Amino acid sequence: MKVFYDEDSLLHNPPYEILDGHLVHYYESPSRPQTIKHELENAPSFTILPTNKALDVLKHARQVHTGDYLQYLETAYAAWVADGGDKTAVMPERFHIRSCFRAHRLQTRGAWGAIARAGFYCFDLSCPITADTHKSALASVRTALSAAEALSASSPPYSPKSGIFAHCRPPGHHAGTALCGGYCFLNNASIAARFLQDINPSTDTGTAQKLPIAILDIDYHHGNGTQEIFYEDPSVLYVSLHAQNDYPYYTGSKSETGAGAGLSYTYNHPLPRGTADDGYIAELQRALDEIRTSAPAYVLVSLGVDTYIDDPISDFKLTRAGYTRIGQAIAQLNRPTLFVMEGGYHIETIGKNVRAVLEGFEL
Ligand code: Q9C
Ligand code: ZN
Repeated sequence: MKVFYDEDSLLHNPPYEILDGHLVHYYESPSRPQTIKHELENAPSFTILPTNKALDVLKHARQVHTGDYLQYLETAYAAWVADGGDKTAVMPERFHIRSCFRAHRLQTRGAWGAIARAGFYCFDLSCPITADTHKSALASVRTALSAAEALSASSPPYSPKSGIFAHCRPPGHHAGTALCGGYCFLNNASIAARFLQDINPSTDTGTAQKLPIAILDIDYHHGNGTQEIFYEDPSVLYVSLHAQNDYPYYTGSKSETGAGAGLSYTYNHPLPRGTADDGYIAELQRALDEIRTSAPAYVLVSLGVDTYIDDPISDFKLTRAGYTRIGQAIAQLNRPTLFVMEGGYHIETIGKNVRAVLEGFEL
């Protein structure tokens, strides 16, 4: 299997985050991609390829994120330091909770300083922006786009099973249209989905219809960003399995099923804490049935292995054997499939677990 990876992904390295009220070392650390790369390099069935530097990453990112958010990510660190902020990283002090304001008063935004913007474009305390964060975030998108480009070149829409791995870092599924959070800055999988639609316009009705894409999110956490981005869009089905009553807390219930034209193009499968292989795979089969019914041209998998039994910030009990079965189950969709890396924080096993999913898919 082809694996796309960009060394700039390693640059983003904040020293800390605030987790459960404690100042702790940053769980989403560069050792994650280093370990995954090392594991796949030493496995004969994987080929690690560099990303395509000719891609216009920002152009594709603008299909998902707002121009002002992209501008913010590019300038946030320098503006923060210029305003006297700690040189370590941008860290919000308060958040712009939209429901707190009778009007959004966006007309005042031009006057906001760096600390005000930090709280406007972020929703938690896991996304410090360092001098290198923007570069890594763009590299992560470039990784997803390079993999999507390669998949599209070898596998036309609706063609049978084939898989590619976008070894993205930082992850993306918590990032919304104009919000970072949950270690995520740019929504790599969503940008790749739009890219696949843009380079494969569907012409089956004569008009420029968008190609149907399905995103299966198997990270432990609900992908609130991906859900938000496509909530009213029937061309991208979003299906997520995740822990109930855990981070990001406010989204991911069964009753969230999309809105407007996108109604019934979002499916959430919240699972109890402690879920193990058999319970997980039974629910995965229901999720896969939803995807099958929608007949997507491409499948994107937001792949988190923070569902692992030893993950330090999560509470599922999946095993290595479970990951192989998950890969096998996804393969049954028999579609070109782009695996996009999301979470997973048990450094000792993260590479082996990712490998198990991808090798399960190839069986
Ligand atoms: N007490 C991803 O896996 N902190 N993001 C959680 C739980 C943030 C996870 C706090 C976790 C973000 C991509
Ligand atoms: Zn996660």
